[in-house]
Amino acid sequence: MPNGAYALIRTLVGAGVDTCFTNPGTSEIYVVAALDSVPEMRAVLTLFEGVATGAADGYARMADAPAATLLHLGPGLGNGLANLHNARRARVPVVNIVGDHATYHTRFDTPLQSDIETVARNVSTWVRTSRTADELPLDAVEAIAAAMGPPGQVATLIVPADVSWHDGAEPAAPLEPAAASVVAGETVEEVAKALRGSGRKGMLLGGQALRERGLLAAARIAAVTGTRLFAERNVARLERGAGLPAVERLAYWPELVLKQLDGLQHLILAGTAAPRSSFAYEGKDSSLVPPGCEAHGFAPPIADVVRSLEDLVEALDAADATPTLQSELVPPRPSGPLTAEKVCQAVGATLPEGAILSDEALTSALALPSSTAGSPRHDWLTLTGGAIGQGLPVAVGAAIACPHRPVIALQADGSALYTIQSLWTMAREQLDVTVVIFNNRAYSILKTEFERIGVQEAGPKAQAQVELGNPNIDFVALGTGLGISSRRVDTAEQLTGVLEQAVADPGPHLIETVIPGV
Ligand SMILES: Cc1ncc(C[n+]2csc(CCOP(=O)(O)OP(=O)(O)O)c2C)c(N)n1
Repeated sequence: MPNGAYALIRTLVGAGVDTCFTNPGTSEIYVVAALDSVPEMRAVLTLFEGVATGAADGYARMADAPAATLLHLGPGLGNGLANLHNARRARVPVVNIVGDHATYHTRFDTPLQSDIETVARNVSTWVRTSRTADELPLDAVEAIAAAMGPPGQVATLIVPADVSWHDGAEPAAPLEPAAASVVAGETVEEVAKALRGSGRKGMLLGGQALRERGLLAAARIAAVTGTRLFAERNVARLERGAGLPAVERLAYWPELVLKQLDGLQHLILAGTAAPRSSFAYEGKDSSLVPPGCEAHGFAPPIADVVRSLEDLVEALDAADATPTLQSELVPPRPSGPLTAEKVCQAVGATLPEGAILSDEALTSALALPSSTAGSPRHDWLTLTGGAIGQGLPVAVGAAIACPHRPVIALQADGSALYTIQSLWTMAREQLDVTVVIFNNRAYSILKTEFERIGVQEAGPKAQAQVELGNPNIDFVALGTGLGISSRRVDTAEQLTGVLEQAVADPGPHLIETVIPGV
């Protein structure tokens, strides 16, 4: 009879979970040892748990299926928490396998002993500690089913070491996936009525609505009702570019969102919640539904939002409407000294068909949407939960999920350094990722926050918390040290050339741009 560890991996693979991002220790060693007995499982070592969990997020965004992580007890899981938080916000499926001490060992309260379930609960809707080897595969299929949702979620299965080493386990068959609910006919009718009526209308799209099918349905609705289409701020994955309907993503700053939505009388929510400010600002409203605008909860994230939009298309007799599609519009090649805007233009000017953009460029990405709107079709993955350090790991996962598509990671310097070890995994797995570092040598966004709270000139101690110079960080040295071909460019002409070379010679590559901050 196979041991628990083998049966666990077989069960994962049998349910389609065939990629595991790992950072193991002694309590997971039986699982590691069993990997070679299951050739279908791809195991990818990461050098920090935040890379493993962010990679699982990026993988799920592109594969529409969960990857597993293999993490070491409470501290390992804790190290991965920020990117599990982002994955939870992205509503993607992730299955964490977290090793624990053997069941009889815990009473000794040894150094790595901690309450793993409590650590897991913050980000996981499903948490279980397996009790026996024969129950482990059944727990695993339940974990996968929970992760699949809908919507996708984080499930954490804790595996005591003796559960993994005991014999007597049989792989379990996958469970039937749960079906998503469909929006009730009355709700479709009510929203159709609001959309047929007078007054300015908008539709805020999220989740699956931001994929081609959902976008086309929304664009047909827009064509017959004059509704403006917006994408939620925290986009897990937006399909965009020439040939697809264009949607305007909500801005970060609350006052800009209110401007975008200004004058709307109806805002239809499809696959997302009503817009709200990420942070509270003194004297400002947290809700970003403009005054005088009614928000209509049409399809919650748990619903089959695409099918519901298609029902709405039917209700509006819009099936034959011609959706407005984005025309091809590649920005001119920038020239001269680099700025964040020029880097975005260079990306737009050289973006290859089918690229995946992992965007954690923060303040440097202001010009990105306009620079890439009419570029060849691509996917745009953004920071979903606000916990920085997501962009590089997400790029790792996306590249593994889609080995034939180029991944371009647009990466702010400060955020890069939370999970810089991602570069090593890119090198080791020879992933086709081109990392573009926007090195403004600061936590620029926090400088903007100073201005917003009325600080004219921050004191030296305050400044020191948001400046990243002294010493300047050398990303070429970091990239080289972690095994990636890396170079710094000084001009926009150089950058476009290097980007084209990177596309022609599948990566990994790192390009450092040193740019002024905002
Ligand atoms: C896990 C986590 N830690 C800290 C923060 C607070 N924070 C938000 S933005 C930021 C700095 C971002 O700097 P950088 O990535 O260089 O981008 P820039 O603002 O310069 O564009 C920090 C520290 C956060 N959002 N998440």
